[in-house]
Amino acid sequence: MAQLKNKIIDLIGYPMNLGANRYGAELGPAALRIAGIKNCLEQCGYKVIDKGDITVHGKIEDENTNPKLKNYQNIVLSSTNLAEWVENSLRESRFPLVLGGDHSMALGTIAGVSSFCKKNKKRLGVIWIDAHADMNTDETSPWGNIHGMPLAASLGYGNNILTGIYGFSNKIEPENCGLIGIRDVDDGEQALINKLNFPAYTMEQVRKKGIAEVTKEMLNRLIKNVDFIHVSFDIDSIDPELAPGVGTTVPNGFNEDETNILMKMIAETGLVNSLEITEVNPILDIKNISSEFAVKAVSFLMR
Ligand SMILES: [Mn+2]
Repeated sequence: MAQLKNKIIDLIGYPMNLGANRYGAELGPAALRIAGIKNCLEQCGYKVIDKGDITVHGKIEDENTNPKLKNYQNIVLSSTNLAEWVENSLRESRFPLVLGGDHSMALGTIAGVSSFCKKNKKRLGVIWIDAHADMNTDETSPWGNIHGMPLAASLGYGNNILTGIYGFSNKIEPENCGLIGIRDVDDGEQALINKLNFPAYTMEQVRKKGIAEVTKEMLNRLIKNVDFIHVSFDIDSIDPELAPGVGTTVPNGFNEDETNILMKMIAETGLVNSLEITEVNPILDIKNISSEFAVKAVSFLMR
């Protein structure tokens, strides 16, 4: 992304596990740092400032007052902090790269990005790379874990405890999004995808048409509508052979070539202005290979 090379990247760690409601994802920022994320970005030609980690409120053992929205109080508090950090970074003309953390982090990242875009009259697009749709609500979720809800909530669907984070809703428009890599979608999520005519591209489509064709279709639609793209990159989109260290592995994910093509094509839009890496769980990993692959994928996007 040559046009970004004069930009400073803010690395923001977000050691969040409350959305997954299990331990491990809170170690994601450390694992990504150990895998050399900063050095990789510097090799790509950027100046990088590691802002450290945001303090996450509460812990898994805290009482769950709502089993359909587990740990929501602390997730809302922490997401609001994250939104402020991300918005500040953008206001200073920097590129926020958030190291997660489970995918509930997107509630905060996208709130910050969306707030910045609204104030600066930019049309926000979101590319969501994931094995899952993250389109559950408190009513459809089988487990009540909030990391399965951030895309729906950012679109304004679900409980207003989540949709209203950072004081406004909705954060994004369905036609300005692209969801790619999905291969494990709950019924309630599929119903919402259908209802919104949401641009969702399955792994089955990727295998049938090829990654380049599917990505082209997604991006052609997107670049007509937006002038700022946020990428929400869930490492469980990658094949478990390459990235076993994630909360919920699903077979038949992106291989290295597909990841390279996908990331390069997204970069070529010249519109990527923020990124989050999510769901790395080093406890479930083998010698940190998942974080190392995540760093490699970031190099495909950022070089
Ligand atoms: Mn996800």
